[in-house]
Amino acid sequence: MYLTKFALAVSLRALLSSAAPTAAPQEPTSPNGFIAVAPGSTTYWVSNIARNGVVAFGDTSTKVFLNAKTDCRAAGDGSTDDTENLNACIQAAGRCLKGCDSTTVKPAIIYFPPGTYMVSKPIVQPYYTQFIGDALQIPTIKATAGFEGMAVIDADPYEQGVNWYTNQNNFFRQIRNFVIDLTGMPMTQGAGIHWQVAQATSLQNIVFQMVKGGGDQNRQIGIFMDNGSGGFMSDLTFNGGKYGAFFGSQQFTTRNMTFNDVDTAIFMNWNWLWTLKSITVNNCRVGIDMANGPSNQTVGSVILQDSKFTNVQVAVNTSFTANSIPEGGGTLLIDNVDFTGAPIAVMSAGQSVLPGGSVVQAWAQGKTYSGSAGARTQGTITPPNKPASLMQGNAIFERSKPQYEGYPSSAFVSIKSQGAKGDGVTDDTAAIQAAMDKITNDQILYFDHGAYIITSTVKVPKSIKITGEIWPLIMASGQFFSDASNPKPMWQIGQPGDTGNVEISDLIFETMGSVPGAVLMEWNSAGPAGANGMWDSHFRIAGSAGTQLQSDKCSKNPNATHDASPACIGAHTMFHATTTASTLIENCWFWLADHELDLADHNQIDVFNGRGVLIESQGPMWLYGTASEHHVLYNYQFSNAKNIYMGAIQTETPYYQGNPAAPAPFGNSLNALDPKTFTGENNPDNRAWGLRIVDSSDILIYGAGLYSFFDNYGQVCVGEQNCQSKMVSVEGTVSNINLMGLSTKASVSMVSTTSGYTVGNGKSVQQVMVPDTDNRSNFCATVAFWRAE
Ligand SMILES: *[C@@H]1O[C@H](CO)[C@@H](O)[C@H](O)[C@H]1NC(C)=O
Ligand SMILES: *[C@@H]1O[C@H](CO)[C@@H](O)[C@H](O)[C@H]1NC(C)=O
Ligand SMILES: *[C@@H]1O[C@H](CO)[C@@H](O)[C@H](O)[C@H]1NC(C)=O
Ligand SMILES: *[C@@H]1O[C@H](CO)[C@@H](O)[C@H](O)[C@H]1NC(C)=O
Ligand SMILES: *[C@@H]1O[C@H](CO)[C@@H](O)[C@H](O)[C@H]1NC(C)=O
Ligand SMILES: CC(=O)N[C@H]1CO[C@H](CO)[C@@H](O)[C@@H]1O
Repeated sequence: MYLTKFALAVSLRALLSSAAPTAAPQEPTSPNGFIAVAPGSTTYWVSNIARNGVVAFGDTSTKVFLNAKTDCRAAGDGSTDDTENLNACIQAAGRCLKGCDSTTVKPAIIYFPPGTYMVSKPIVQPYYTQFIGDALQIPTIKATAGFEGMAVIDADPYEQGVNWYTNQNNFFRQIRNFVIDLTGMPMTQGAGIHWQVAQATSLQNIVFQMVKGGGDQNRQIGIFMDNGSGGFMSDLTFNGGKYGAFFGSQQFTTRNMTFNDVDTAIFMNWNWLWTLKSITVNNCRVGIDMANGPSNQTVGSVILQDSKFTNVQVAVNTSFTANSIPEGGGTLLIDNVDFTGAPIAVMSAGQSVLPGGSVVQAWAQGKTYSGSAGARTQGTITPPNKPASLMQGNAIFERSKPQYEGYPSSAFVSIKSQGAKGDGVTDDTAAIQAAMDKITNDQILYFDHGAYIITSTVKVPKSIKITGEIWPLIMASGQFFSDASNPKPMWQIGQPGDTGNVEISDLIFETMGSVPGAVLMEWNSAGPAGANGMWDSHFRIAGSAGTQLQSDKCSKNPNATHDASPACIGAHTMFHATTTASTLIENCWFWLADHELDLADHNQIDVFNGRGVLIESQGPMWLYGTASEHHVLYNYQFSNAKNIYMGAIQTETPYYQGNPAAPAPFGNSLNALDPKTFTGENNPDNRAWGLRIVDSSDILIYGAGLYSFFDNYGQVCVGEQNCQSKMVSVEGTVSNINLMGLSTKASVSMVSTTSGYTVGNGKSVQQVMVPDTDNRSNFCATVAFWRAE
């Protein structure tokens, strides 16, 4: 029995995984060597490709890929309780569990083959873990009638009220391709996913099945999110239940979600800012309830864009009125929303303030600014001019991460099969370049988990598909990248002017040691909307195993006035979109680590990275759910750019600033595009910009949370709202700049300009200041929009 099944499994694997000819398919093993079901029972490539991934900077025997049936012995048969087998297997081998807080060296993908997995307690998802269901035959995880616990999948368990992971630091997770079914439970209880997470996390392609109807008796919830610092999710369907999604987080981007027959599609418990795009609500009593805490609102702001309500009594419930507090709280921006199927579009403190029955192009409540003139608004506003190149019909274009479910596993080419070692030691530059040059358009280059050292520019062809096994590390290293005055790209995507089709997903770009002359990615190429994109790929410098920029060497040092340590400099720039680039970037985190993830102290660190995201693109470019944090000069900068959409961006300025003050340590290597705003040795204004917009036009930012939390690691300034003086800089000649749903933290001025700017109509505007004190919200200062026309 055992032998027969085992042999079948191996032969199917061998048959289906011809992608990697030099790498023999690994024999499937499990803790008990027991094989329940042949892994080849679906043709989805995730199930069938050879697995060659190895952790480079940790225990090399760590299994980075586990099959829920063959490795974890889950039956998935719709009757056996799979809880114990799944949890034991997922949590085995020293994974990052309670008390671990974080690690990057215990990653795992848990792949769920087709089937129905019955569970009676939560399946806990450890840190740095992806749950991937079969994308061709979506598996169901179904709660038993007697299910007990927080949610069917729990990303941050509570024990005696204490979380396993710090909610704001609960990074690096995915769940995709599942049906989560609560219909076997009593309607009085049950939740699908407890998703208390932060950056570099995603939910994609999940259906939540809940009991329909039942009025107040029905307490079922699809997603329960109590707090965190997210994040991104898309392509979700919620059927039935009390709340499709119960949301609370600092900031979030949520896209393409459908709610059918729910009482309240989204209950917004609290936030600083939230972007809801492409939301479809059918047959629900309430669409979005953001009215929580009517006497002192807990919701900062919501953007509702490109959405539709059908047979909904109240589309949006809010508590914002002429006198509501906090001043900036309850900010709402509505942009291209079809309310024809809702009698009331916006209800405010029990009154209808916007009737339904039509499509609303643009409507706002909150503080609105044109230049320096602010007003408290609740009503129709002039819609921003949206460049046609950004649009698909009436909506801003979007495209979800490709999962290549239509490709056979033979289409996947393992980078290790092409001679790359990924061992964190070998220089893999030449092997990777050769593999990229050779691969054909109907193949996908697969980066097996590992760490790939790059010592000179890799020229990524203008048409290529690349994906990775739980975020393999692509690391810039060495002399080639050492000159801060002569930066060189690590991965150069196409050449200037190229038209093609580049898709990148599930990779991490890093450095090994200091590479002050490295631009981690330079994007040059363009193509039709959606032809070029990067999804769930992150840029992470320092603070983790293998980076040589860890807390043992670069620990924080707030007590003495000091310069930057030359050994603790990161790179020049994380991401640069050049003038010819046109691409879509979704759920990418451009993070200079503020703290240590692997060494036991988890201490804060002083590492210096020049620039975050530089955009010179003439568009179109779309950035959904991106964050850029802790860079010395700026987090995001537009220079001579146009036709760009960003759906919720998030930034933090460095925690050590101004010890030393910007632009240190880059004062001698500034280039023509860098800020000219750093003047004088002891100028307290010498701080990083959250966002800098220079000589640019047609910029649509829908949701921005730009934070300053520290002054040389001190936090007195957080309460005083003055950790730095300025956060957003607008300079030069600009037109049609739209900062919708802008929140800043502890910056005295929310939007400013040092030298004045000129708008498209030739009018020159001096010294715009949007004061924090005029726009206090629940934590940040918030405005519905700031515009330069
Ligand atoms: C997160 O939310 C839970 C549940 O509401 C609450 O008990 C906890 O104190 C919150 N944690 C933080 C850090 O806000
Ligand atoms: C939206 O999500 C659904 C699944 O819920 C998917 O079928 C559809 O393709 C998605 N739309 C876009 C534009 O990605
Ligand atoms: C809107 O929110 C208020 C305040 O929480 C609540 O009392 C009211 O019932 C809500 N309206 C609807 C239609 O649910
Ligand atoms: C409103 O709530 C916040 C906590 O979120 C609190 O700090 C503040 O004092 C409250 N304001 C009033 C007027 O109650
Ligand atoms: C800085 O000073 C504080 C308070 O005196 C002390 O607790 C801390 O250990 C010092 N930190 C360093 C890095 O020396
Ligand atoms: C709390 C606070 O400072 N509120 C101010 C908000 O802005 C208005 C002007 O629009 C001031 O009148 C409030 O005092």
